[in-house]
Amino acid sequence: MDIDVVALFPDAVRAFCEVGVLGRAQERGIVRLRYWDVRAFADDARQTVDDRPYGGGPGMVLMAEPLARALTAAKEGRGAVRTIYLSPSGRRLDEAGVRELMGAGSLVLVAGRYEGIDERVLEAGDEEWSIGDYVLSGGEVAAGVVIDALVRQLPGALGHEDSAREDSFAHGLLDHPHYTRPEEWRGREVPPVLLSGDHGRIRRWRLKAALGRTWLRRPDLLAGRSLTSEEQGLLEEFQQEYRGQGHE
Ligand code: 9D3
Repeated sequence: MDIDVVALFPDAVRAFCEVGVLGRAQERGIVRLRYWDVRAFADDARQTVDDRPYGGGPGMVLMAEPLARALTAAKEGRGAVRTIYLSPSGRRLDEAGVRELMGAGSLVLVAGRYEGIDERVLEAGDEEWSIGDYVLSGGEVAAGVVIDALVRQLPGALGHEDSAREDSFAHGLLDHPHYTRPEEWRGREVPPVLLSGDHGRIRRWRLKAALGRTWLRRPDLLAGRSLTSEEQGLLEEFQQEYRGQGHE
């Protein structure tokens, strides 16, 4: 997969993408990233990329011309490109959206700054995506989030092939809790079932814990998902124990 990042601070995105899973995915050739600095496409000696909004109001707007030139450079020689503007007004990213973007052979991610970009740069078919309902200082962090969520799902990006499939949002549940050595830490024990070696019991304990956490913390996820009869039974056990412990 090819991903081009168009930004005012491309180095911030690059630094993030060089480490960990993303860094390794690039070394393995699973994803090819390129970075385009909008300021390098300014047409005046001062390298101006922002100007005041028509109609007045606070802040500045990212000018159309430097951004359009950067986009032309990013798309040159590419076939079908999906162009995504990161914007607080966009479609909110979720795991289904991540999987949808994985289908694109070539992506251009545009990270804005200031109050936004000159609307005229948007072409038919271009998309606007947000990463959630909170205000960031610019689109670079959002571009990093999109790239990270996407690349870790690409085949071969993770060492252990099953990890992406087992990721919590991949089954629509939150993750179960995790423990490692020592067996007792500051007086707190690891749940004994995890030391039992009984893989059937361990699987059921983890599924029950995942269902219980999702019920407590993210009931919206359960509402959007049907439960198998095993899951329904485990969730009911969790709810009975939870109420038995004096909650609600
Ligand atoms: C009151 C107007 N503000 C919109 C909420 C202006 C504004 C704030 C912050 C315009 C742009 C930005 C910068 N944000 C992004 O570029 C951005 C973003 C975000 O702020 N939240 C969630 N997802 C994204 S994707 C890009």
